[in-house]
Amino acid sequence: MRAESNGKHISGAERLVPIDQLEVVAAEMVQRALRHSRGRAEQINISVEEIAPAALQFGCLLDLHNNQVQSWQQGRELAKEMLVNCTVNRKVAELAIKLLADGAAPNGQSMRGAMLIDADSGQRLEADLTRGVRASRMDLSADALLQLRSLLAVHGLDNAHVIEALTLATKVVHAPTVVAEFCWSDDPDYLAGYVASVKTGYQRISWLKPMGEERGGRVFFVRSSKERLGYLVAWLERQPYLINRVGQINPPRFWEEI
Ligand code: PML
Ligand code: MG
Repeated sequence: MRAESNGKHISGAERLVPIDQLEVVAAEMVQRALRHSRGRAEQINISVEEIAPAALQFGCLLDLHNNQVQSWQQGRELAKEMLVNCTVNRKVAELAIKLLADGAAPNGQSMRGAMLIDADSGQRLEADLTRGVRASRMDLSADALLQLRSLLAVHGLDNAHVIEALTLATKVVHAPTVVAEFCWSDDPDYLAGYVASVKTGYQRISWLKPMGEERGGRVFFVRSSKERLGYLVAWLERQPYLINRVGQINPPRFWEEI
């Protein structure tokens, strides 16, 4: 589902479900587009596609680490250090933070999809700087979702933002040549985000932007030859990926302001 208002992105979501759940899930998507904190959608596109079970790849959810910071500035510093720890060049990490903060689309708003940035040079690699790259065709199995929700509830994290972001990040960091992902929400009232990689898991950061800020989004850092980029984007956008195993949900870590 993709929802827009006046050409502005409002909401997007994807599910991989058995066909008998299609009607219920489609109705949920419409409700979500109409009741979004970014405003009510004026245009909602729902596209449905049959996927052969044999085409599915299966995965295990990343472990979640919950970093509690005391200001968004501290959150961004922590994100930068985490990206450097994931081998992203320091200057490139700084550039990515600035791009998300300034609005990475040419009109200074959030992009509809993610930026693709070379982890060494900082070069923007996505073909369309407004649309970006959309990770799609991923979901949790019904059992994994139930298990995840009960684990998250213990830490007060059982909400759609966390569940969907963990699901998306798990697919993205397992993509060929992806080094790490960085995200903060583009929803004005949701201030959290994360740095994710296969090595570090999903490092949730509680506060990455001021309240009311609509600029946000995602960056996928890659180390890929030009020739393999097409394959990477096709994998991110089209490879069906079902997560049927859940990782650890760790207790919060509180960071002191320095
Ligand atoms: C979004 O839903 O807008 C992205 C949210 C990213 C952070 C989710 C979390 O772990 O709280
Ligand atoms: Mg959003």
